[in-house]
Amino acid sequence: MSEAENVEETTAQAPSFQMLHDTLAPETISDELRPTIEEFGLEENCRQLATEGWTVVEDVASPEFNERLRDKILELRPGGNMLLAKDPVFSEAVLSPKLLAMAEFSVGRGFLISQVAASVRPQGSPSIGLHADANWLPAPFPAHNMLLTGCWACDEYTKEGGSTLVIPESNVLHRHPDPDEVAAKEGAIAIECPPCSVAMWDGNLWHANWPRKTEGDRVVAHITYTRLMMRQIEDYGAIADELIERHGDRMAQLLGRGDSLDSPTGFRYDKLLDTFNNAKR
Ligand SMILES: O=C(O)CCC(=O)C(=O)O
Repeated sequence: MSEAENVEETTAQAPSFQMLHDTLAPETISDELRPTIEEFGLEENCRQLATEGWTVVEDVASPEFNERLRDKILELRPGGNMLLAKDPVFSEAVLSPKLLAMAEFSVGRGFLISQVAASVRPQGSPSIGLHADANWLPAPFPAHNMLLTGCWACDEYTKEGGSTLVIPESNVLHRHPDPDEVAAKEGAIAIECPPCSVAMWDGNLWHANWPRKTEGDRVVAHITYTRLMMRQIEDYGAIADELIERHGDRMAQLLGRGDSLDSPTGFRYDKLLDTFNNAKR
């Protein structure tokens, strides 16, 4: 049975189900989401994210929760990923209602969690390189955002303290920065915000971080939400090892085991370069 026939059959069996035939423009807040966005006062955040590619959502949780999150990240020092598997505090963080509302606005209803990681940057930490998080996409990037990153600032974000660096409106270029642009960082600003804020940007925005000059640690939870569509229709996870054993590397590639993504042990840094390069070819 074709997918189209399947849909017809499903809709015929479930009269209350209404198939949508239109889609929303990237900057649109859906009618269903609007009351939540208004309740949390996030209209300006949505506008800024859509136009400049970044925004800061303040007071995402209580100060007590922020401390609990910070303490847990420090316990895991120097950081790590796969954090939903490591402590329930991270599930609470990714389920923060303001973040869920922003994610639905940016990466669509039914969005997924893609990564939950953390970093601790002490005094003297150098900058990371300028990049767009849409590393899995060739340019031009699509009109709709595929990936929303949130850096939960457990500590105050200042330039001296090594906060996130962004180039506002670089999102409209819909491509990766080239080596000269990475070196120049033209138009870069520092995101500055109080603790318990989440700096958010779309997958197209060019960003990095500033070196940390001040004493103490910058403690951040890195949360990435993604659009629901980047998955296989069928899940062969349960028999993947057997299939790969029998058929080798090309089967590993087909099952997503040849690259750094969707790994049961967290991001495969040993395969990072191959994965980023494959995605651009
Ligand atoms: O550490 C930061 O401030 C930026 C992190 C970053 O580049 C990212 O999460 O993609």
